[in-house]
Amino acid sequence: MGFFDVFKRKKREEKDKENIREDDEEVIEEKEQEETGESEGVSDSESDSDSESVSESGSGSEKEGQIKESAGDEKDDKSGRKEDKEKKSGVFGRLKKGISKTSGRIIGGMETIFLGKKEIDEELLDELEELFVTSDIGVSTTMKIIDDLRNDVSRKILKNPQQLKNALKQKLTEILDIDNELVKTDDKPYVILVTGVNGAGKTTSIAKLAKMFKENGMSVMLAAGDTFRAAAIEQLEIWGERAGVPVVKQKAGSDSAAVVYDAVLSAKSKKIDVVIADTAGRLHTKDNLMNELKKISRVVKKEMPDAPHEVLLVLDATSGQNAVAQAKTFGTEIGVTGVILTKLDGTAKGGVIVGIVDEMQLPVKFIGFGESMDDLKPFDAGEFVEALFESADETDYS
Ligand SMILES: Nc1nc2c(ncn2[C@@H]2O[C@H](COP(=O)(O)OP(=O)(O)OP(=O)(O)O)[C@@H](O)[C@H]2O)c(=O)[nH]1
Ligand SMILES: [Mg+2]
Repeated sequence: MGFFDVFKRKKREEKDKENIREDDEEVIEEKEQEETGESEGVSDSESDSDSESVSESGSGSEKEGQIKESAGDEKDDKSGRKEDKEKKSGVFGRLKKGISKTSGRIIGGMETIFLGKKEIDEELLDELEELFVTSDIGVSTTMKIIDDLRNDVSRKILKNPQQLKNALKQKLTEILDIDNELVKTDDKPYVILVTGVNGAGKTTSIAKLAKMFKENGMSVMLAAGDTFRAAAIEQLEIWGERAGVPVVKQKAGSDSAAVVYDAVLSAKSKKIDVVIADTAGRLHTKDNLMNELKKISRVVKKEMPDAPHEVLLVLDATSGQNAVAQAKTFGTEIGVTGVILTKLDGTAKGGVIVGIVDEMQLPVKFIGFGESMDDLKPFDAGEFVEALFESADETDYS
């Protein structure tokens, strides 16, 4: 089974787990309601402790292994099922918690805007527009969405606030739902170059990716391509140890293209599946940085013409519109293939994801929503929008 089959299977399994989780939740909630007359209020605190306990890589992957094993025969054992359900709800729970600030901003704001409104008027649309801009969706994307909605309102397609909300959900999903599969190849190793300004979350995301691939049965090697700072090399080594993957390095100040090239050669001879290369976020000038990144690609191509297969740009969601500017710079200069959007847990500006995809047509491939190794997942537009709107659905202002 090839790299992509395994990766796709993982994505499918996640979806299946999600469905099982929802089914289980319904069953268990019904049961709890019968028993206690109550329903809500458990999952959040539990996913909290779940997320806190994962920092040791060994125990983390063991746990995941247990989840996979128990997924098949969970029907037989009710207590096992419940425990399993709680673990499975961990990722989605953290995602929801992670983007709750964004969600709180957009949805909380929507609640206020919609409060007491029985119909859609111009004031409501204006306020919605302002809310989107302040959530960092970006002016042009906001205009596009609001103009479309305004049109549908005047054509009486949208008749009340609830319909407006549904239409909005659909529009956001349409914008975000561009092809974000990993670039396909039969090459081995699969080479991923991770780029982005300093502090964006490159090194942390690399560790998270390494763990994700490893858990899917793939071997991973890291390349310490950020040779600008000695600390960067050490940091990658620490993460490599935690994730249990080898790190190819040279001393600080050496040629980063050479380090990545060495890693590719070594991975080839050792039949490693994936090479993930860290790169500098800052050099003396921006031009230096772009030239270095271009050189890495050029040098790697000497060994593998189609590599790097992915050039992922790490963007910090908390930097709002700056993230869009960085996407433009890196996107035009070095041919970025996708984005990893980090720190969605720390911002009310998660709307930036919509602006990046819409303005740049750059797919978001992964999202990061915390500092632990498990806080990264492939981006799924539908799921993301659902999570954004979840609290509004629960509140239900119809
Ligand atoms: N809350 C949160 N913090 C994150 C996330 N991703 C990374 N961080 C934190 O952001 C800080 C910077 O992350 P790094 O991975 O070192 O960033 P970098 O891009 O490698 O930075 P340089 O090596 O300086 O270029 C660290 O403190 C990380 O723990 C995330 O998704 N959520
Ligand atoms: Mg780094």
